[in-house]
Amino acid sequence: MELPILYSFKRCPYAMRARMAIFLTDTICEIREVKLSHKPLSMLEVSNKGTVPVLIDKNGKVYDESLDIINWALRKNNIFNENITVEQVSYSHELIAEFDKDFKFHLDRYKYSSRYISDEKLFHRDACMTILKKLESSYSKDVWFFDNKINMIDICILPFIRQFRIADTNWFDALEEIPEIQGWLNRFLESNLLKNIMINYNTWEPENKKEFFPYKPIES
Ligand SMILES: N[C@@H](CCC(=O)N[C@@H](CS)C(=O)NCC(=O)O)C(=O)O
Repeated sequence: MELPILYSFKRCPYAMRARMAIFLTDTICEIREVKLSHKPLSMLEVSNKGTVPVLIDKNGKVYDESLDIINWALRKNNIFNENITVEQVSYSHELIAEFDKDFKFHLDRYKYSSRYISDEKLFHRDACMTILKKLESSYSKDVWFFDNKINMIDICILPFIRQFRIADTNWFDALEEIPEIQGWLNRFLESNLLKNIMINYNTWEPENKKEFFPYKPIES
């Protein structure tokens, strides 16, 4: 049986959110781990913008935006359905857009600036913190952002906050002004969900044996 193909990169927050949707909806894919500095031709042929994740479904239809891949997975198995209110759905969309644009912009400049604390680095860190502090006041005080069930907002945003923490874990963990966000992130970091989507795959080469996501040892 032909499976959908997912071009992915382990640490990419967009690919992480797509893998979470695929995992949570019990979808199975052939996974092709990509090296961003050396993207496979077969991926660029179907999506020349050259970003991961890219999904090719069984009919050959290409999805090259993480949110489209999530919606593709949800169409088969809408695990988030009727879980939250219409207002929460639109709040999720707004916030995800803010993270994809503004938070990611400042995160990249904070994370990749030189090691010493420059004014520029602090400026971008502060810009991320402004967004996180706003989130802090909207947090449900439950397990996940809205309640005790994971939702779109959680899978889309947590990979970025994870990266923000990784840029300086001691500093992040010592913060006192965003306890709800820290708790939310810690539950994610300790979750089986994260373990299941952060499996190490070899970089894909066309001649390699196929690998699958979610990871299952497949006898062939
Ligand atoms: N809007 C895209 C963004 C995907 C994206 O920017 N992915 C990054 C990796 S995290 C990428 O592939 N960048 C291309 C590169 O680094 O060459 C989506 O949501 O899928």
